[in-house]
Amino acid sequence: IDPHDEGLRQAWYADEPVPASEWTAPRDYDDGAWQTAPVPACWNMLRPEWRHYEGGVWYTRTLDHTPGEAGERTVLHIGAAAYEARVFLNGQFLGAHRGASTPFCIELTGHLRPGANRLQIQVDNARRTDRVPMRHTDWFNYGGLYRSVALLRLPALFIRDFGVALAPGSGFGRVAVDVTLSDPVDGTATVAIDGLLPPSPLPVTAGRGRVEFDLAPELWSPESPRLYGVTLRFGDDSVADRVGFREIAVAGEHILLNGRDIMLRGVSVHEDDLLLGKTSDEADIRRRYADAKALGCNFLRLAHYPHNPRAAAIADEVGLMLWSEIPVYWAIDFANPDTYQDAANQLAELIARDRNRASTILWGVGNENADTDARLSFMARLAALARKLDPTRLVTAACLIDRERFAIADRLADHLDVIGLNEYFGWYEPSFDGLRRLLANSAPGKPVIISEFGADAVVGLRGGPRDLFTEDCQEAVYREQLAILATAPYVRGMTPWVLYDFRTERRQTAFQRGWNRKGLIAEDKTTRKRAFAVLADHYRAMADAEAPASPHTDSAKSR
Ligand code: ADA
Repeated sequence: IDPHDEGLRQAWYADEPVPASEWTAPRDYDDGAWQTAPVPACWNMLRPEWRHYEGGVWYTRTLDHTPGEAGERTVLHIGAAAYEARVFLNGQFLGAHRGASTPFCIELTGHLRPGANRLQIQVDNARRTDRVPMRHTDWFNYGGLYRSVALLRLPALFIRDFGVALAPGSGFGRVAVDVTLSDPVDGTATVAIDGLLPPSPLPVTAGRGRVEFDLAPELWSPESPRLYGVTLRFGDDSVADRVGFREIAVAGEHILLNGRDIMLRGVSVHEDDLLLGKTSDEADIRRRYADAKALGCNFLRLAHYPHNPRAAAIADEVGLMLWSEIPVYWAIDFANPDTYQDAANQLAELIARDRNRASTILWGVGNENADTDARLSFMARLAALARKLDPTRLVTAACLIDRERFAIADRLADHLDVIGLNEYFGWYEPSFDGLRRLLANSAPGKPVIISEFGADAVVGLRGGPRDLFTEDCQEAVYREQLAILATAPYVRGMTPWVLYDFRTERRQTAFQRGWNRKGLIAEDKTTRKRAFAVLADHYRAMADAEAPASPHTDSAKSR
């Protein structure tokens, strides 16, 4: 794989090394016991007898190593290993990583011998109570090396991370570029932005540098997703990316993109496929976005864990805004410091990976967690961490309603820029009265995104509007929800649950049979249910009602 491929460098974030004494070398299996499996793939999708396997699996292969120039470094980049990975080279333990959906690197320099080397990776998807997520999820527990694994050959000194964005508070007139090198050396990097900035010096002290340039790029927006080619060089190394420039902010109960008040017309989506499981490829991502665009979306919630990095890169290209999140899902062990560290690592790795993606506007730090003291301090710390690592985006979480008062009353709201709210009126709550009361009782003072509502429907099953699991019932829920939500001025967006039916062992009624059927499209990703057209009509009307885009309007005027 091309070591300069976009996005690979930012993944230089393995967890703290686990003491080697904690790991034992893999058993030497008899060669006849090995089976060939492709990477990337979820093992669950490779053989029927592996479908429900949970536990450890050993991957092994021989790496033929030809030493390069003196000082060259070799790094193993693992796109994702669900859930935990332990890496061994020639029987020696080199590193481990937790978290099913974020990338990590293990340096092999100094451990590789000329000629044949044996790489062994144990991947373990066993669910445990101290992990993020915990044992219970409403999605399938896929396992394996399900994103690309690459061997990078890098110069002795290389560019480890870089960021390119509008400088905060610059009125769209300055661009900040930062760089971090592999080692704490002094020197000068060079940065160039196609059509905007000729190769220009970026001084580096102790391995880090940051410069602001007076530049007024054409701004990125869903209507006009302008991207610029960026190249950074230092010594023998260079990296390239395509970035968009935009500002996302909150003013009162409004969300502003480039100073313009926006409504987020969205839908939630899982990374799941009938045949590939969690391994989503370019074609799958583009299909997903084509369907979202057919709905009239300008926004997606990538639930409930970091999706494939190509998802954000392609959203940059096609003009869709994103909510990206970590799997702090339902009840996890909020009082456990190791659990917090696991969540914080996943958040840091996600932010490091996607910080140059204009499409990503929101970091989600949790989903439907009951409002307890332990959860409040856990999540407030995560929100503060997201802001510290990335002051250029907004922080949100999908909260629950207060069932005693029927109001938005989650204490976490004080720590969020945008309040996400999951509510299932018309489905888990048969009546919509609670939703009307909830909206009338709440004065959040911040923008709210209705991050989930919906209803299960079996494709082709027809009946009356209250006949559960029919397309007609799902359609009726959408009609009523959309009419009610339109009455609350602070509801600045929505991501109904969910674009496609998805696999989940949790749902085993006769109507579901291992699938959550709340998709607007069936699991074949082709057959649209009746509610699809209802949401598409609604979003078309919303878009028509919006004023035409004027990217440079300042926030005071647009309010
Ligand atoms: C929760 C959860 C989702 C989804 C939904 C449902 O709200 O956040 O992951 O599964 O339940 O379908 O009930």
